[in-house]
Amino acid sequence: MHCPILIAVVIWSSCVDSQKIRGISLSYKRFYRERKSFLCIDGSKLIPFDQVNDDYCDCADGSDEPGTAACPDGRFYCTNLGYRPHYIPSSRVNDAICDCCDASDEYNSHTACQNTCRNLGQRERAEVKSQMRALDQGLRLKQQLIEEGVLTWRDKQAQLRDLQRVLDDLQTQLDDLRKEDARRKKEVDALRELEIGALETEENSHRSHIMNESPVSIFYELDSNRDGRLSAKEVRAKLTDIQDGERVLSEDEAVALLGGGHHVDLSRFEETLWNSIRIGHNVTIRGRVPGRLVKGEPVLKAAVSAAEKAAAELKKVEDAYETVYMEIRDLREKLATDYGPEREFLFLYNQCFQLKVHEYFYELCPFNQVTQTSASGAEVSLGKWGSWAGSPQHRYSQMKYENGEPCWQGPTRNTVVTLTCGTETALRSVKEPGKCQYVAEFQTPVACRPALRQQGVHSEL
Ligand code: MAN
Repeated sequence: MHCPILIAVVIWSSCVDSQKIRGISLSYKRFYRERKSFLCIDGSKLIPFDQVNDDYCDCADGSDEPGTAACPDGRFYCTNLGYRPHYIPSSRVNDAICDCCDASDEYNSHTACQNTCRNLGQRERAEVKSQMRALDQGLRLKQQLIEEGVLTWRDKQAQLRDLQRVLDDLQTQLDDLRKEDARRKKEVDALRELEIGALETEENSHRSHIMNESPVSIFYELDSNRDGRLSAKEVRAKLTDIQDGERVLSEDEAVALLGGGHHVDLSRFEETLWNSIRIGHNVTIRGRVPGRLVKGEPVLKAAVSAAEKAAAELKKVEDAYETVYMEIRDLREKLATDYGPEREFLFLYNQCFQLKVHEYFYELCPFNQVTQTSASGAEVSLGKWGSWAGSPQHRYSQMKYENGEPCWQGPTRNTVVTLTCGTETALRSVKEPGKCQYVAEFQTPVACRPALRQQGVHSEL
């Protein structure tokens, strides 16, 4: 009959007893249930229970004195009801300084500590609430930036395709211009071969006569029936082989001179037969003596100038090709960068962020470089974009910029940028914890993660 009551009383009293033990957390209460003896938590020693918290250190792990300053490595648990519980080194117990917000560490000192836990708790809860709001806003902004990133990505892809088309077009132009350039050069070389200096001969006067005539007048001279076309027959009637002034050209020879056809109009004539007559390699007009080119003849000057024009045009297109080629290479390189799983960091492409810290002016251009400019205006590279460098779980939480300007008698400058969640995108701090080794904090909504809500955003926001 009395048995259940007795058990309840024993349980209740053991609870009351362990609650009296100062400086322990709820989870440690099981070690301090009042019995005759107390086993140090590390199991090293058994002592009478009344030696717990007797201000004398018996256990090597300090577990017999959780509520006094007796053990050198002991720790005191502040319950801090209404705020966050935490441990303090037990040396701070009764040291006349209020460490626990619930004043529990100063239970035996003359310092009157106020219980500030409620206020601190309220303040912290308000802060966490505002941080949660900022996190929510950050996550919304992040979503917008991801969507903008998708559009930017498409734009860049389209730009790349356009540039590729321009490059292909330039390649075609280059092929034609290279041929034209070679043809003009060959023409100049052929004319130069005919040059004999200023030596005047009977032949030269004839030859230079033809050279200086326009292709139009020669065309009409040969076009006997005046039908605006030159036929192989007309060619055979008027032209003769240079080696044998009397020999009539064969039909095939005439057709070959006309570029393979039986008729040519004026413009085709200029591209075919006119060149042969003008240079006088194989044929000349019957009755006229083939001659040599006199140095400085207008025809050579004209050929040289045409060759120069062709070379200049070729150079212009070659330069344009190189520029577009480089643009494509740069764009490809940029598009190959890792902008995060949803390309959420793409919006940082081509942006730079500045911050002045003491005498230095810092600039972070994400995915490009970090620089430091001193008051004198001297700019120093603190590293070029290297890689993402966060922990395996949060790879995108840190960036590494490497191989900056070498430090005097030291390593090359490097910067590690830590990304933190915020509603704005800004460079928040730059420090130099080791010589020429820099750390920066860069805040941006894209560093916000929904998981921060569960973790408590305290340290991240
Ligand atoms: C400059 C700056 C500093 C750096 C020293 C090292 O003054 O880049 O940040 O510590 O050089 O000599």
